[in-house]
Parts: sequence; C-alpha cells; structure tokens
Amino acid sequence: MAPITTALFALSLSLSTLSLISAHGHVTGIVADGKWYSGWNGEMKYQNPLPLTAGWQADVLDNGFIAPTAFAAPDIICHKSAKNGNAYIPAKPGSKITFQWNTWPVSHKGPILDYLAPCNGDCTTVDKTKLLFTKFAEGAWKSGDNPGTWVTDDLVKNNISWTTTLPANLAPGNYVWRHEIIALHAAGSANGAQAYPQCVNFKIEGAGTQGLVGGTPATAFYTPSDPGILFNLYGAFKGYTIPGPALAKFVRRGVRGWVG
Ligand SMILES: *[C@@H]1O[C@H](CO)[C@@H](O)[C@H](O)[C@H]1NC(C)=O
Ligand SMILES: [Cu+2]
Repeated sequence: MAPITTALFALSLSLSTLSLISAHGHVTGIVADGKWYSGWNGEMKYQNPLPLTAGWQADVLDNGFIAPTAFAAPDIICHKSAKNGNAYIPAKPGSKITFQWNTWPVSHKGPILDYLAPCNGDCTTVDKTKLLFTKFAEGAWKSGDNPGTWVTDDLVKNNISWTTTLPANLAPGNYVWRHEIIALHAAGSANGAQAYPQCVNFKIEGAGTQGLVGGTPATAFYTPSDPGILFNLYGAFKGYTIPGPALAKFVRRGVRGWVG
C-alpha cells in the first residue's frame, strides 16, 4: 500500500504544482461606456450555433497562454487557434473600455498591453495574419523588486479588470483591439514568460480624423530573448523594459495618423 499512496501523493502534488503554474485567466466580458458585452469563453465552442461575441474565438478552456517559442507563430495574434469574433462592440473616440478577466493570480505579475489594428473592411472575416497593430496603451512595473509592484496588482485589486480609454481622435471604422497580459512569474527561465492575448472587434463611430498608419504584425512583436520577456522577477532590479513595438504617440493636430 505504501508505494501506491506515495505515488498518488506525488501525483497529486505534481498536479497541484502544475495548476499553480498554469492557473491564469481569460477575458470574460467587456464593458464599453458602461454597457456589458459578453466576451468569448472557451466552453462556448460547444454551442451550435456559436453565440455572437465581439471577442475572438480562442481555444481557452484551459485558461492557457502562448509561450515565447510560439511568439512568431499565428497563435500569438489572438491566442490559441483563434477565429474571428462574429460581432462588434460599438464605441467612439474617448470611450472607456473595461476588460473583465475571470481570474488572475497575484503571482502573475507583468505588463498589460493594448493594441489596435484597422480591419480595412470586416473584422468578422479579416485574415488575422494581415492585421497591423499599433500599441496605444501600456503599463508594467511600478516600484520595488523581487518581485515589486506591477500593474497586474492593480488589475487584481480592481475586480480583476482593466480599463483603457480609446484614443481621443480615432477615425471611425472597424478595428481589432488586442488586449494582453504577459505573466513573468516564470520568465527568469528561457521560454518561461506567458502571453495571454484577447482580441475584440470594435466598430468605432464618431467624427475622429486620425487613422492608424504603419503598425506591426503581432508575430513580430516579441522574441524569446527580449529584455522584457526573459526577465527574472525574483531578483534585484531597478527597471523593466516593456516588450513590443514602441508606444504610439497620439498627435493632436496638424499631423495625420500616429507616430510610433
Ligand atoms: C466584478 O466583476 C464581475 C464579473 O466578473 C461583475 O459581475 C461585477 O459586477 C464586478 N463588480 C464590480 C464592483 O464592478
Ligand atoms: Cu498561470
């Protein structure tokens, strides 16, 4: 009996260790100007027909993540095996948008990043590999070290939600918003960072005049050796380099588009 008990104990121990490492989250809903829209939830894939969600349909039943070795492959764009969201959330320049996560472990500290890509047509059918993203909001390290205080601590305190404002003069049109958390709790080891992207279709109304110029395919955002991807949270540090393309600066007047 003893060896079996020991083996079972070892198994349950390794399973609980595994779930500690892999317990994370996904976006369950989006609040736009005070109105709640359901996001994509992994179990929706069993529904026929699929529910209408602006959230892109990713394989997130396991609340899983994309690892650095896959950062150049299409899964980094809108998460694992993502297919286009089949609806839109209406919003306008300056709208307050809140992403509601189902859960987020406080250990999963790291940057929170927001990108927009114009669909130049219909976001429900656009080819995700053609999307060119502009990073327009970001946050990460705040203070301290080992592990320090991070914006993800604010997300956890704020009912596991994150609020960002749409650019004030964004031109009307259809856009994919790519909201992402990168968890760094294991990022001190090669391939240890965990990216949790979620794409959501937005139909921007209003009278904004500034479109997005340039942009970067998500498959070119990060490499496994970027200083903000291979990063030891559990040591002494005085700063942190946020990964991905430079934050776009919104030009208020006189210039069309964004400069990054
Ligand atoms: C917290 O989030 C849940 C959804 O996970 C929501 O139902 C609830 O209203 C939120 N509470 C507050 C105070 O915003
Ligand atoms: Cu996790």
